[in-house]
Amino acid sequence: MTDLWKITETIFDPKRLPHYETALTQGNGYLGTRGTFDEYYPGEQRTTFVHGVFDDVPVVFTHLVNFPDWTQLDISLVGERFSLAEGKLLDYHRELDLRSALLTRKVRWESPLGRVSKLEFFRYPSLADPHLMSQMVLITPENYEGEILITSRLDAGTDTMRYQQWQWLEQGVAGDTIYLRMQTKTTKIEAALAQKMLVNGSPDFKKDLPNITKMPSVSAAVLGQKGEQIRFEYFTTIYTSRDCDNPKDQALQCLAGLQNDPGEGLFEANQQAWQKEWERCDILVEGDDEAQLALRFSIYHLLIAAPRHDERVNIGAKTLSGYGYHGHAFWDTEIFMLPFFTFTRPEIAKNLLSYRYHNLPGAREKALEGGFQGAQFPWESAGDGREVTPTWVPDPADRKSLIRIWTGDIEIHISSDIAFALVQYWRLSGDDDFMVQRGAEVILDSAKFWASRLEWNPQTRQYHLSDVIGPDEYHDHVDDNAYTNYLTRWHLHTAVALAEWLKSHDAQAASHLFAQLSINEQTLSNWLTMADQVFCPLENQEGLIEQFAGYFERTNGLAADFDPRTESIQAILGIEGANASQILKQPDIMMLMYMLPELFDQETIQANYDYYTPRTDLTFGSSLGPSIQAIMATRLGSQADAYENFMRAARADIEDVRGNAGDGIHGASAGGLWQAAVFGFGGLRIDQDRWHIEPHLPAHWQRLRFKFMWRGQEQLVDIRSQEKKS
Ligand code: IFM
Repeated sequence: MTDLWKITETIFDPKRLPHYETALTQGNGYLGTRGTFDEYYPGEQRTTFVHGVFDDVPVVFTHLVNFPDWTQLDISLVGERFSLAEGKLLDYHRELDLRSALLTRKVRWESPLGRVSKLEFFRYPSLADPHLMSQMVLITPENYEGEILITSRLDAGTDTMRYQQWQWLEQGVAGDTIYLRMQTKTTKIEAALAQKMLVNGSPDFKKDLPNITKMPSVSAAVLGQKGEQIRFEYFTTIYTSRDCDNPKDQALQCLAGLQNDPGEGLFEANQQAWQKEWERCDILVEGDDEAQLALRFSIYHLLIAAPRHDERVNIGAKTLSGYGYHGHAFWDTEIFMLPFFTFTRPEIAKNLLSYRYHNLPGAREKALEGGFQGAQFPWESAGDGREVTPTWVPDPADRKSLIRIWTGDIEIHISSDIAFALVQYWRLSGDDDFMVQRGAEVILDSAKFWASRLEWNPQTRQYHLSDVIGPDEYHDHVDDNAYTNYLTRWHLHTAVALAEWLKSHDAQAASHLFAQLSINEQTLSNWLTMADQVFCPLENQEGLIEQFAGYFERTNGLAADFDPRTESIQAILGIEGANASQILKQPDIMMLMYMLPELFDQETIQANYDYYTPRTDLTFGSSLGPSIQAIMATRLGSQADAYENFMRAARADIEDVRGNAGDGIHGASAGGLWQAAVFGFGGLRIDQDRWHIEPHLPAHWQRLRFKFMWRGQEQLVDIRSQEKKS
């Protein structure tokens, strides 16, 4: 029977190494470590990322820095090096327990000279103390005796992408603990790691602490006896100058404070911290094991990427689990991942929204550079909130040529997406203080951007937005993308209503903020007039809203015309070909109708769903598509479509359906899956000042249970299917 809390690998297939490294990533909201083996394996991407630690790199501006590794061990069994690339693998079982982030691997291995050993590996980064990581190896010689030598190290040279972002500062040995100090080359963030080893629970064993340059190490040699298990344990700490003034002292102090044989106590603390998270965030599904496991897998990956103690970091599109998108954050956070936090862990949502507040200077800089006013949020952002979308990237089809990336220049809807997420957080939490102190400034200053960005056309007597990219990125340089225009109108209306609320709620704060942003009554009245004059395309005779000006004249065609296929429509048609066609990378009009449902009647939503769905590349387009499509399908009663798209999102990383899971978890797909379960099948809706549900469970689901926070109070929704009740 499948354990619905575990991701399990029972056959080792080297081709799936990158996929499992991502899927088995461990983390605690401070750092993320990919699920590489404890010992070296060729082709691995051994990586630990720490939130907020970026450094400059060529072409893509900035990248999360690969930390010195805390997991790698060299194991020598009577002179033979343990490696799955050699010898014979007799038994293999690896699993990640989502309940506690514990990664376990149990192996029976026969060396090339015929020595058989049982090796069991356990490791986790602690959720109870996010700076502490724990690792344990149990080794049992089965048919031999002799020296077992095990070496671990803090390797300043761990550098999967060869970016060389670190400058080595210092290393050494303090008592029985090794340490290393480094600094990022351009951002000058200092990091310190310390590590201590125990054998069979004790620090007193035959050890060597070789102080190899840039690689302080600790080795233990033990005489292995046939059938006797030896326990090696490692405790590692990481601190950076983003956390404290003296990372080295902190890292050493934390280890010095550990009690004798601390393993069990530390694991219990970690388990308890995880239990609290799952009590608030779990979704229970009965009647569908695959969906159940996929939901927990997605929630786990959101929770390990969630900054609990830091409001100056965001979650990258690939979380902290891989190199895709360099650790940069997109609208994926606010529109796809954030609802999960807003509804279950509002404290974390607040941290993430505060990141945008703290990064207003970068957004103001971007607006100014474009000749606009106010704050324009970057399409991609990293450490300091400035625009970091690469302008050119190598063409995956021909690495020698470059492709121009336009999203950083013209995918501008993100400013409204952020405002939307702030309002959603406010409605759910009722956190007026946050809105007064931080949210209002973000929403009003980005409204100021829109007012300066809108283009008045004296012929149509309306405001337009030309040369943009909407959510559907197969079509760039388009005019009047409906999603962008409608959201801009919503943003301006919302900003005026918010300003009025602020005046009555806290007149002093309002006048202070208005003065700071140079806003007055006339500004608000202008915004209202402008909002009412933003061109927002209406339904044509067939009830369709045109995705952008001229979309209907593009070459007609359906995604299914290209089936069967194993790649995206853009890969098949090329950038120009996809742009010339009507096929979408991801929902665009549907995205609009998802976000602002109150503007459209059911008939219009149905007509647009029927038209745009077959034109959307849901299988190999953007991973952001299927979950939204699933929600819209549930709202229209198309249960089969809803379930098909839900499962597309569910399988994205567990099964690696796009073949790129090795680059990191698709964070937006994980967040979208939670939304599809709760807002789609659960039918949770918020109307003004109350919440209600209109469930549409898939026929085979017997039960769906979830919790969420409403104005500081936990709410429980427990839906059982009719059959189960009778
Ligand atoms: O933000 C997304 C975008 O919508 C589609 N391309 C990938 C980006 C990062 O996930």
